[in-house]
Amino acid sequence: MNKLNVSIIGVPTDYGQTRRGVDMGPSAIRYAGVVERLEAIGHVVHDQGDIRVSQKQEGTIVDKQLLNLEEVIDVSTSLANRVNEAIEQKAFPLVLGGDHSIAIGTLAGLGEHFKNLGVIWFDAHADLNTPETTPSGNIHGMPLAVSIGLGHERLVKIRNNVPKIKPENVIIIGARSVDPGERELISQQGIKVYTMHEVDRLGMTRVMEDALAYLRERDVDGLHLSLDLDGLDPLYTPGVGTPVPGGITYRESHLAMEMLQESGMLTSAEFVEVNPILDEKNRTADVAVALMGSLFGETLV
Ligand code: HAR
Ligand code: MN
Ligand code: MN
Ligand code: MN
Repeated sequence: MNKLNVSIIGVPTDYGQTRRGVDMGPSAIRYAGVVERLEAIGHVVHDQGDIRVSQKQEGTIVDKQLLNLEEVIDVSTSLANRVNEAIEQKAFPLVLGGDHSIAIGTLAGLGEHFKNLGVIWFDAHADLNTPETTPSGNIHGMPLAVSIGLGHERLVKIRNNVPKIKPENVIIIGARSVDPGERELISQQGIKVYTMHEVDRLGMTRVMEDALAYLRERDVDGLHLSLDLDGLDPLYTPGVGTPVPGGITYRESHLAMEMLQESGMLTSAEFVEVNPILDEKNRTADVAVALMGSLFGETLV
């Protein structure tokens, strides 16, 4: 196993959605032992602490299609800078959310260094809404759209590299709650999706084999994992803001992480949507850290 220099970046934000508590995700994940877990595998871990997230700015214009826009721009910009620095220092960025809007910042930081980045988006949702199609106004439902260059100009242009990723390099796994506008984008943009139907039908082994072969074929120069804990079934990860039944099991998710590790392709990762307020005894953060164990090369014997 390849020993990494892991740079942990916490992003304590809940501005991408409207349920409080997800801003405590980074603390819950640290409390679940992420640093010790990765060190035990043999990696060198530098916990960079949390990026600074300011209080809600009063008096900003409320746009119902883009809630907390100014705050999300602010957090995304700081995060993009931090991810950029980590890559420049040859570290492996491990970003802890926070709601999924943080992926806007993570991918803005990565997009500068990787010209053909592959992305595995592990999620119950497609996160492909735009201000025109959003049913909620919540920006955590938009980060994938923003990263392929669609959405509010100021979000799309963070760190100026547009688009951050190519839609053909994106693979969504675990989708089971997809809005009409998102469906259209999926077919229009050629985004590869393994819904729960494919996970059930093919099994996680085939899904991951196919996904990795596809990205190898596309000759990606890096691979980012964006893992939304709501991709798993809420039986295993109840502490998320938008749970959807019928999700990926605990073992299937571990297998996916193990196969990502085996591939040797992974260059960055983020774990998002852990909400300790909605959780039962920090179970969701515990699962997140257990998955990181498999992702970073823990073995069973
Ligand atoms: N698609 C819905 C929306 O745009 C719900 C998005 C849900 N949430 C997330 N992201 N946790 O994956 O509002
Ligand atoms: Mn808050
Ligand atoms: Mn998501
Ligand atoms: Mn989700």
